[in-house]
Amino acid sequence: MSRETQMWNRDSGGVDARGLSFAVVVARYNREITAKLLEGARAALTAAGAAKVDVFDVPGAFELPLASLRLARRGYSAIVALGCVIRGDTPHFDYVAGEAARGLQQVALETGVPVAFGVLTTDTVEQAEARAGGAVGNKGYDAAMTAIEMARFGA
Ligand code: INI
Repeated sequence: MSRETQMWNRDSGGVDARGLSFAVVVARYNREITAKLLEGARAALTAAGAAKVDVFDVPGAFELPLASLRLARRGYSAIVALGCVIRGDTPHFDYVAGEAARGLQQVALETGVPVAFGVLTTDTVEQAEARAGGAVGNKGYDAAMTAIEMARFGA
């Protein structure tokens, strides 16, 4: 039995970002990985015809929530937050990954602006590479597709 993890319907034809604006916030920590997430996010937003895509960078995943909050207040249709936290790197893993997730959700719920969680949280660099344009896809692309869908949700 195969597991269904596809988050969007490629056949729906409903992925349309025309008229929408996006802020993509990218953590510099683990830059080799996050640059690939950014490539994936750009590809999704460009293919969907996004009217505006602005990219901002921050030091690490821990900084993503505050940057996203400030950007959400600027009127973007949605935010795409990209980062990579690798467990092997630090005993701070749980704090950094947990606070990034909690903070980003808080920004979305408090502002009403969708914030897509494109933060990899893996045990190894290899697992991160696989999810940044490797064998398991590109989670930056997935996050951007989610941002488009949620920007339109309920509209
Ligand atoms: N930031 C990351 O984005 N990924 C990590 O794996 C990571 N590790 O391993 O420590 C990390 N730390 C930095 C953190 O995000 C903050 O930038 C820093 O603590 C300053 O606030």
